[in-house]
Amino acid sequence: MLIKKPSDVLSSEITSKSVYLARREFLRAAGITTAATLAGITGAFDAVQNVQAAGEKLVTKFKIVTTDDRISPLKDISTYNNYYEFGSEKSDPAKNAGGFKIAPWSVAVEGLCNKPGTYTLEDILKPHPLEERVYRMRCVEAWSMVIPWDGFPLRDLLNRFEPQGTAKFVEFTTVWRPTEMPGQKVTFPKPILPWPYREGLRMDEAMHPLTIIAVGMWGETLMNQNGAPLRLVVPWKYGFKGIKSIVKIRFVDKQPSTTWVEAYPGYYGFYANVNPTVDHPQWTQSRERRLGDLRERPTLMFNGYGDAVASMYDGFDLKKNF
Ligand SMILES: Nc1nc2c(c(=O)[nH]1)N[C@H]1C(S)=C(S)[C@@H](COP(=O)(O)O)O[C@H]1N2
Ligand SMILES: [Mo]
Repeated sequence: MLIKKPSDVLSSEITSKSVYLARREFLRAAGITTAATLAGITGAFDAVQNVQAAGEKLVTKFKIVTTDDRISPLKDISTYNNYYEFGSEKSDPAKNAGGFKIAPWSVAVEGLCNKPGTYTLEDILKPHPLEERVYRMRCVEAWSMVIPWDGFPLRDLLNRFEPQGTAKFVEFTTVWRPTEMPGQKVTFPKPILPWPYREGLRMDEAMHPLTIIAVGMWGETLMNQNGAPLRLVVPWKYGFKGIKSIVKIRFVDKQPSTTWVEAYPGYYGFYANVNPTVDHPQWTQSRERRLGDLRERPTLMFNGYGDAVASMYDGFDLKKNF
């Protein structure tokens, strides 16, 4: 069984939950050394020492755990990032995203739907009860992580805009704001990526219950480096599909052009399903290392979510459509 109900509490989940609670304790203690309370949870302790607690607390209605694997340290998932608008080094987003303004925020909804318009973040959040979802994620560059995201199914949001039958794909766009995003100011010898960052999903992928809009992680609103105020999370695909800081959602009838495919066709495909049998030209995709636990492990087809998603690709050549 892939998706576990909140009542099916795993032992690994108990561990992560207590780590999480201990972190809260620690935040409350605000700098007071409580080594005894924190014994055995050094990972979390390190994490809080090094990461600012900028987020607002989030209340989640229920919890879905999709992996028994241990949650990655918060320090790693908030300081080892890809967010090229803030620079191309893994450490750049945490360093450079501090001044990025995420309020006010709105999302333009366009294209083949009955309710296009501009929706504020508050509009978007209001009717959606948040869930905590523990997902295994995989970046294209052979590293993975396990993250407790807070969010809601993308399909609940898309359905509100009443997509039309002719809508076959959804295109997402990140904000263009070079004054706050130093990576977007780079022009020599050429821009880091063709901006603004764009991604897309086929309609059935977008409507799949595993696909979520995340607005937080670890029970707090997202840090800027992780894509505040809202980003996509698609756990069976490579990390670059998880577009951050979304400002536009567009329903279209044809497969949209996307940033990485435009920049490096042949290296990155539109589908980007995690697939250990299709390598990136510069590295193997058959093995990976987990942030915070650097042992090599085999990469799983669809990142381990095949039971839930493989049927969407029946009769589809996953080597050609990589
Ligand atoms: N707007 C935007 N979204 C982005 C990226 C980016 O550079 N810009 N990088 C992608 C890549 S390559 C990865 S692996 C994930 C990393 O997400 P994380 O930093 O939260 O782990 O974000 C994706 N979303
Ligand atoms: Mo990535």
